[in-house]
Amino acid sequence: MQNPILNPPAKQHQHGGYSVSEVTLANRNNGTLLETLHHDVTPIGAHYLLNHFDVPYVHNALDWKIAIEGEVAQPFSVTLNEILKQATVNNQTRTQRVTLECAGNGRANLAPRWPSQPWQVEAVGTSDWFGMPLKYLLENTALKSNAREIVFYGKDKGIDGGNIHHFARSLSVKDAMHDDVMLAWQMNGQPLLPQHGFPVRLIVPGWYGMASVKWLNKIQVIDHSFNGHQQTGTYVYQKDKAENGEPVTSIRVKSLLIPPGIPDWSSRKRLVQPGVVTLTGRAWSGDGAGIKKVKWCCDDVWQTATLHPSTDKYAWCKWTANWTATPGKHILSCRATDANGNIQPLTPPWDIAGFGNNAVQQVEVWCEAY
Ligand SMILES: Nc1nc2c(c(=O)[nH]1)N[C@H]1C(S)=C(S)[C@@H](COP(=O)(O)O)O[C@H]1N2
Ligand SMILES: [Mo]
Repeated sequence: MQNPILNPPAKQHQHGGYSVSEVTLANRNNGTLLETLHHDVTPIGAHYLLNHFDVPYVHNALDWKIAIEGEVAQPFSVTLNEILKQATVNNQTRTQRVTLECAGNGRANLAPRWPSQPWQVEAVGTSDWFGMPLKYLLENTALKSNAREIVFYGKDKGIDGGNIHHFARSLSVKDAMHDDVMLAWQMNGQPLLPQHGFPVRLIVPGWYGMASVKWLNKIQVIDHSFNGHQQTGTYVYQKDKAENGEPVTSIRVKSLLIPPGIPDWSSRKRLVQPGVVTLTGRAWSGDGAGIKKVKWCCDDVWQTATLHPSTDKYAWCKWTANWTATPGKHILSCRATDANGNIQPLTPPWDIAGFGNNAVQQVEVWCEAY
């Protein structure tokens, strides 16, 4: 008999209820709680999580080594302890507030949907990441003139589509040298939690989350384009399987609102008192593009929301609006436009694996005095 893990059946698009494997993934990879969108910085335990494989057990962070190899004059390896010391002595440490979003966020709202982590809207969060610019490490590494891409490897290893690999992603040398790409070892003022990449990870601000490699232990400089599974076998926008597709990179403009009122425990449907309700939400986009405008909507009537300034270049901003709730059923939405004029679509853009779904969220509420 063929090993079914190394020779898996082809995946099929799904309609209707979730499969056992989707529920298993959802139990491991929690989303944020939408009510925590009140916070400028997501409380650590409420940050969404996306781990493809198992969380590596790391006994001693200070012994953690990052190997730097490939098209470099002199391959070497450096301990995290050494990186910390050098960064501090040379004044290279830095904090950036960055909104991360999973590229698959919104996947479950496509019909049919791809069987994978079934995010609805909740795979987003903002943290204060502390570490140092990756550039500082790369500038102290003599790259050979044929260096083209830099591959970042995580310690985690597993199987996808029959392919055994460590989680690994590449950036062009130019993108890797960007001032704002960082090696981060703290999140909101404390060491990274094991599930968020302890002891050190990459943060690529403005890109979807897959680029921010956790448990980083190898940096490989290569003279060609990387075709590892997580680079070309997935994270590619494709309208159909025959299409070559475009790599998934920057975050698309998006916004969310905190569902108002009180929830029903099992359906999560909302009950709202009649009267003035302050709606609050967040809006963000990729590549450091600010948010220009947020509109909000009740039952097809669009109005302009109040936009509050973002607290950092790559951090989401808050929006608020006063809604006068009247008895009955209502659908609430919000829609952001970024500084480049990109606006959220009203319906999900089609992608076979459900990447980059930035369609407007719809929140159903019932308004009644109780
Ligand atoms: N090594 C490694 N890095 C990884 C992943 C992973 O599975 N392994 N998941 C990526 C994906 S798809 C996302 S969205 C982010 C999630 O980061 P978080 O779990 O800290 O929110 O990490 C990225 N980095
Ligand atoms: Mo992701």
